[in-house]
Amino acid sequence: MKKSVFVVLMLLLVCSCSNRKSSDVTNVIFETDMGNDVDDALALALLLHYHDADVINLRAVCCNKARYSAPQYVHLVNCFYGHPEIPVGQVSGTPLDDDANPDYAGKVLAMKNPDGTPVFAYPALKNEEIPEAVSLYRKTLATLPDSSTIIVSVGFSTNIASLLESPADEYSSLTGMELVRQKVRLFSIMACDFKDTDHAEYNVEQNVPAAKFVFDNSPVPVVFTPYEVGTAIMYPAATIDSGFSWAKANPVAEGYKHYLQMPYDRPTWDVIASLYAAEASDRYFSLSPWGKVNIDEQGRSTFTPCENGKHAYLMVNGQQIENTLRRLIETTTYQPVK
Ligand SMILES: [Ca+2]
Repeated sequence: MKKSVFVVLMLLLVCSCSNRKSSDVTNVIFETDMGNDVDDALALALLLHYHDADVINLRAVCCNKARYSAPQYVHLVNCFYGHPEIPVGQVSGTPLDDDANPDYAGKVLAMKNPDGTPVFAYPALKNEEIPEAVSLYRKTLATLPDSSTIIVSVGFSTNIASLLESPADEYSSLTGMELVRQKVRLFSIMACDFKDTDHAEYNVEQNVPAAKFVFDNSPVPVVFTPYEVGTAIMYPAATIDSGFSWAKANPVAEGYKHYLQMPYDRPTWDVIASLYAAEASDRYFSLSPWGKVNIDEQGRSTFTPCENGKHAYLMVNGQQIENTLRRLIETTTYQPVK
């Protein structure tokens, strides 16, 4: 072996053995409407994979779906993958429970074995102890290095709008706008449809004023994963049967099975926005020119390229669709080493 090759191998070995969860690891906060569509659950599995691989540090998960099953299910998944310590926040406001419209998160939480014991035993959160999302954002961001954080938002913009409008508090003397400008380097947001401009995309349409406020006023760049990119890459039903078989029952796979009648393939909107935060590689995506996203009163979106624009969006070609799908399957089905 040549000496230079040996030195390189030793350096690689030292790097792989050292604790890489250091200040150069991207901090991520995940903002989700967990329970509305199953790509949120797959996205959380992907982020936990990258957290365990020391590519990111998943600092918190905040829920913008006003049901307690959302943060409770997030906590269940975090516990299942070995991370009960990751804090989970909840949107304020009502209703916070509405049993008339059960979602897959609630169904998974309620799963029972034939003897009546829960399928997923975990230390459940007490509803009254789940922190309000904006407080959790401020508490978390205040401790992080400048420009170290990516916020991945795959639901409504309610919490982020409230964060940007928040005043100084016990966690930081900065306003929310100042705190985000200082600590956050990017929003990766699943929202908008730039192909069908008559389509009010769901995440925008559910809270148009909040989405418009965030897009218009974000102090840091925003990269959108638009509707048409998510539908171009379909998560295969077959992977739910084959990829999660390392566990007798997996809360992510069970969520998928409880969402729609199996078997079905599903667009990967939120999973792609999460992959971009961890691996912004041109193997997986291309980026549009920078510009400005505008939202009309119905929630329909248009994109206009412009100089000094803070908005861009992901695009995928045939090879990238193939590469991304393969990577999404690898990362969402990983088995954690406990
Ligand atoms: Ca979502």
